[in-house]
Amino acid sequence: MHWADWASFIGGCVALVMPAAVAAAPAKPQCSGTPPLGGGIPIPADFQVLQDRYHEQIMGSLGAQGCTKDSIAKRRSWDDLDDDTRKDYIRAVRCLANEPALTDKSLAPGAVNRLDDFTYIHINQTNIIHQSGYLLPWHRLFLWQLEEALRNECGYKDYLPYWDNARFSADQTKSRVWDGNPATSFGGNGAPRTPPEGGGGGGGPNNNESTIQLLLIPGLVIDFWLPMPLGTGGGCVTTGPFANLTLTLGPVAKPARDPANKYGYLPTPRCLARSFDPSYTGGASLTWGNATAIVLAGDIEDFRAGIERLWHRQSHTFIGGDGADPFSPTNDPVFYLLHAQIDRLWAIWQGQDLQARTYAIAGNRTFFGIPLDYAPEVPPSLATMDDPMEMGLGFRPLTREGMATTELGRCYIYV
Ligand SMILES: [Cu+2]
Repeated sequence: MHWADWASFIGGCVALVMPAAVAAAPAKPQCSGTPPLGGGIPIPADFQVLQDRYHEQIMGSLGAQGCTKDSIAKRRSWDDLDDDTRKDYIRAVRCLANEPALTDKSLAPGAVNRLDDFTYIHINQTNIIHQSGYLLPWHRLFLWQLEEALRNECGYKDYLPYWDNARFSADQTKSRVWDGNPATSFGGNGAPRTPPEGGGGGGGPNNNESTIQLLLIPGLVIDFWLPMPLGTGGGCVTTGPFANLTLTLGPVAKPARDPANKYGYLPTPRCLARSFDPSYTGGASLTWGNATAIVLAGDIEDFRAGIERLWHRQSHTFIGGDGADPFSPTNDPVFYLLHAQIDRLWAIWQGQDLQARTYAIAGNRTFFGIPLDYAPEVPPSLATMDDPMEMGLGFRPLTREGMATTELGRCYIYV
């Protein structure tokens, strides 16, 4: 098949090889420079070239292991889904929130529902799967497990969507992710925070005047304080389908040590809180320019550095609140769309040269290579393809099993 045929199969763009007059015609599929149907900033030509090459490489590689052009799933932007699919996704997430947890109660007494199973293992693995070589493959399999649960346990018909944040870098709240629609969005910002009683930060190096809070990362042999913007909200989300969601696991990263509940495994019932921090998105970081720069990285070390420096943290801190706790961000259902965008950027990077890049890995075995306080003698050396990853509920794949999107049961492409 010619690559232009693949483009039309995927719903991609062929405008780059068409005369301008044709490219300007009513656009479906959407093309570089043409305003997207769902609004936002059009995909720029340089990113489109990268995405087209990814599509071409993936579609040209299919056939093995039962993943074919007929069976490959399309993961789409939330802003490009139709309302019925958006409603069905939200319904399925709420369905998982109403199913009982499968995690052993002795491991996490606070795990109540099926979403908590995901939060438990994310908390448990946080110091291993972030700022490490496992970041990308671990989260790839994690997203896939959630997608499978939505489809197989709750009847969701489509596939995992992504938060198209570069498209809305001028104002993220213009995205259908955040527009507050009670049935088709994830709700909006949290209510304004209530000032802390007594004004104390509980012993951590914080003060009341700051717009940044420092949070302690537990589990490392050193005290690692993570700066976190306080943002523009901080209270409960009051709009959208998750306004009444009750969280019980976490929070974990806190302004002070919490020896009684170090990892937030004990039940702490509360609302879902957010604190939007637009300063990270007002043209500053989650832009097409940065997305393009990240994907143009020449090797996996630079790619992961770009994701960490320009994208991952900023995506979380834009949301703030529970979605910005490095251990339990999964408490905010939008987490999975946020990480699908990161998985998409990785897939596009891999798709520039599938043969050389699919199994490329770089990084330590722990958070910044810092030893863990429960195993300080274990050297946090470099991650390899043959390391087991702990995914929860008995799933322990090797790193190499989390690298491809069209093998070992995975069969999807980002469009
Ligand atoms: Cu994570």
